[in-house]
Amino acid sequence: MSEATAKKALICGITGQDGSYLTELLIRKGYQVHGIIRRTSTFNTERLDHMYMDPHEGRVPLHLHFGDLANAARLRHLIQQIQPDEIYNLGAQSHVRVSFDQAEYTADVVATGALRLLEAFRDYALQSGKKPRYYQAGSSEMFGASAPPQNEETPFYPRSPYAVAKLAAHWYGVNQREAYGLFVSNGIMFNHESPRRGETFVTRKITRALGRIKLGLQEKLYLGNLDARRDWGHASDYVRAMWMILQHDTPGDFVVATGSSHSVREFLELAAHYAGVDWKSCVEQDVRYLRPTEVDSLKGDYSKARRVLGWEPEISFEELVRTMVEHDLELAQQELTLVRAGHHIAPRGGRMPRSEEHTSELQSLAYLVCRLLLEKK
Ligand code: NAP
Ligand code: F7E
Repeated sequence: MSEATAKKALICGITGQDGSYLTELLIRKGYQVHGIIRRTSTFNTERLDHMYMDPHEGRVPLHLHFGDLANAARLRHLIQQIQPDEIYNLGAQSHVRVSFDQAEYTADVVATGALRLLEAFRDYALQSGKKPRYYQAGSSEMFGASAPPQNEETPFYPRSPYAVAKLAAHWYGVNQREAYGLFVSNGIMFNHESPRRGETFVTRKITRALGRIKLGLQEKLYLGNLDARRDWGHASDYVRAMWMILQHDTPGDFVVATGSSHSVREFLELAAHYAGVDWKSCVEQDVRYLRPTEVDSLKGDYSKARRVLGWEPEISFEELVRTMVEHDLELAQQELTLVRAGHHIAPRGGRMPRSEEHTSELQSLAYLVCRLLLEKK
């Protein structure tokens, strides 16, 4: 497909877990992908680096632009300049626990940020005469305290500032669809994980810690509520659903889930089994990781997505856990190599001076690798 005829997608939140899998999918499908990235003092494109090509080298499928959901003028400019066929809004302060500490900021990025992007989308759609499509990343957290199984008819009952903000973004989307007849769709996604998952979400926190404990790099893992139940799928299946939602004839709202749920304890048990670690001897509870209001049980009924889109999850819970554990054992092995070469690794296991929710193990590893390479030069 030539550059001129390729479909153009604009992804906000491209540096995140889902953004990276969606970019891979769209490039495979021949799209020209544009991503909005935030200016940061350290690199934040780690999940995209394997796809990035220097624009000086000719035609490239991936283009990155600085922007922020807090900056309406920039969002509007980018949309007008790129003229995308599809917009995916995956940008968010996506950590539920952190949203209790930073409620106002979360509302600004997640709710008002979505409105900023939607208003720019609306004006572009109405003025350009094109028929662009818009995807909003909604969350099962919006169901919150409503009993499982949850589907599109289940009442929303958000239990965190994050969930309240996602609900506002959801309704902004519905309202634009109804008010202006625009193609705006909401995915109501249940938890989805992968080896690229942020390291402060419980699944990745567990698999990272087990890998390090197995190799003697860490002694303890501190967790909060082990009884919470989640419907965990694999992110690569879920970005496929996002794309299918935008290819459908008509816009709408879709629950995307696996239909089965597990407790945090069950995830931990299975991950420890794959890692070959006796979790009872190294896991302790730390009340710092409990939430002021918890979402106890989520299990999605995705029959609408199956019936209308033909979407099915392909990766099982067991495969998800196994691949995450294998990946993080390998990462721990790389860390061990560095430690044996005499490099200092910051202590782990929840005893950090900063909150666990802000710690990025992978980032520190990346710094160490860079330092080692520089020293070898
Ligand atoms: P993630 O890894 O936390 O990625 C979030 C992305 O949003 C990152 O690219 C981040 O950029 C970007 N972002 C944060 N603040 C921004 C701002 N002010 N302006 C522009 N971009 C900003 O999240 P994810 O797991 O990929 O999830 C993708 C989306 O789906 C999020 O909206 C999330 O809330 C939602 N969701 C996720 C799940 C799940 O289980 N993963 C389930 C339901 C819904 P930096 O890299 O610079 O931080
Ligand atoms: O927590 C419990 C915690 O932070 C899952 C985001 O992607 O999915 C995610 O939100 C459960 C909760 O994800 C720890 O209390 C126990 O019950 O991995 P999580 P989340 O809150 O479900 C939804 C769908 C999104 O939309 C969000 O963006 O695990 N839990 N101990 C813990 N959680 C964390 N983070 N850390 C612990 O130590």
